[in-house]
Amino acid sequence: MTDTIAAIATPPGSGGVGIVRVSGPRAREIGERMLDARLRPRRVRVGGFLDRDGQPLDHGIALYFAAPASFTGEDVLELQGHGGPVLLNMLLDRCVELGARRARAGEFSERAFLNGKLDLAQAEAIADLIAAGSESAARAALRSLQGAFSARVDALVEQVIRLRVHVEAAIDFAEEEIDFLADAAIAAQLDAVCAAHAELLGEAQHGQRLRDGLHVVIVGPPNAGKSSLLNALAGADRAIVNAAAGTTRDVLREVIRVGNIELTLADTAGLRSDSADVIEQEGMRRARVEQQQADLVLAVIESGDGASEAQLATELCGRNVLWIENKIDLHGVAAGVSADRPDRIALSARDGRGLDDLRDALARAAGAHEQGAGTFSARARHVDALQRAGTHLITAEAQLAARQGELLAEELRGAQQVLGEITGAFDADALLGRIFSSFCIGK
Ligand SMILES: Nc1nc2c(ncn2[C@@H]2O[C@H](COP(=O)(O)OP(=O)(O)O)[C@@H](O)[C@H]2O)c(=O)[nH]1
Ligand SMILES: [Mg+2]
Repeated sequence: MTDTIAAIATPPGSGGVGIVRVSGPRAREIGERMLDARLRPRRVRVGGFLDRDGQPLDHGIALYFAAPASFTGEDVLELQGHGGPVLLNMLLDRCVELGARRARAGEFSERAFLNGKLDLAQAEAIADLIAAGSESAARAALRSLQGAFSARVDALVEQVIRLRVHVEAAIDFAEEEIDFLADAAIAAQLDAVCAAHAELLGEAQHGQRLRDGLHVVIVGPPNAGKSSLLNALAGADRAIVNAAAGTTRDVLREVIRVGNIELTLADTAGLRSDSADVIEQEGMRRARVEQQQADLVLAVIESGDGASEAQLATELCGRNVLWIENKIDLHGVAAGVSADRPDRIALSARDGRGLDDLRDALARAAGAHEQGAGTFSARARHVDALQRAGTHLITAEAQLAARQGELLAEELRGAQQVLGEITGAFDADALLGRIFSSFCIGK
């Protein structure tokens, strides 16, 4: 039988109300002894929370939920008292005295998962909802918590299973295997699975951006105005701006908001090939690391500096780049998005012209305009699993083309298993431990 766990569920510090949450077979007994009264499921009970001598520790509300109709699927007790840290610890100690043990981080959500109340992606969405840094991230996390993402993953798994049934049947009738695999229906089904997978991966990547924000790095030659641009977008004097080349060495980060999405902007050292300064060289190395990891690169060049642009274009080949033509105030160039190149914006970090066009472009890049009703939040772990599933599917297509039934079946099995990691439709204790231990206590 499982034990009974207890934790303070409200954040540390003082507040009007503080909650101690208890879950497990002894929850009701603990509540009834603490209040010296009968508790009925889903009924509020007001009274004194008593210590072992029958003296009140606090006066508050007890709520009791009977298994399985509770958050964890077990008997759950909530004691709502006054929100003082000392007081709440006294209540928690009293619960322990009455037979509970202190919960580990994330243990309530873990029990909800183990009792089938939530799948893994939903449990993670609880943490994401609480940690949401923007309104759209919160809305997306709530949709994931309500199962929008899981439903999509389940539908894809279902499609894979149906295809597997087909393929496994073909293998069982080995004599006819060749013909079976030549069946256009299997190829069509696999195509449909691949298309559904690609769509879901795209949406999950968007969901991850909502959760984590978009990482944008500013790169370019020295003195192009990178630090000035960071300051202009941040609306504050964050980075040191100077006419001397090589001023910025450390990577400087600033979180800004466009629309209701968070962007992390990183200002980096200017890239040039003739620096003899070891510190500046280290700065450039860090700039390149940032560049590799960013979702979007802002490549800043001074208007008219075609040589730098050409050099930078080679370096940034294959990256997602927005080109910034800066210092238009010095060169008499019109501000805004260039007519023939939507990925190029002319602006002045000094007088602010063209900055709104850049903000619009950033919002578009962050997907601020595509937040339809279908948006859900996702984590890097989910995107990673989807990408690994994609690798299996690509190999599966090759095996089908080669008429390798067994190998095809193996790849489909692999894809299903990897997709199962997202919602937890498989058992792997190590993974569970890793996920739930990052939660806070009482969740
Ligand atoms: N006229 C003009 N000068 C600028 C503009 N942006 C930056 N500067 C100047 O260019 C020099 C280098 O700027 P800084 O932001 O330090 O460039 P970084 O080396 O790329 O970070 C400073 O003297 C800035 O004042 C701009 O839009 N117009
Ligand atoms: Mg700088």
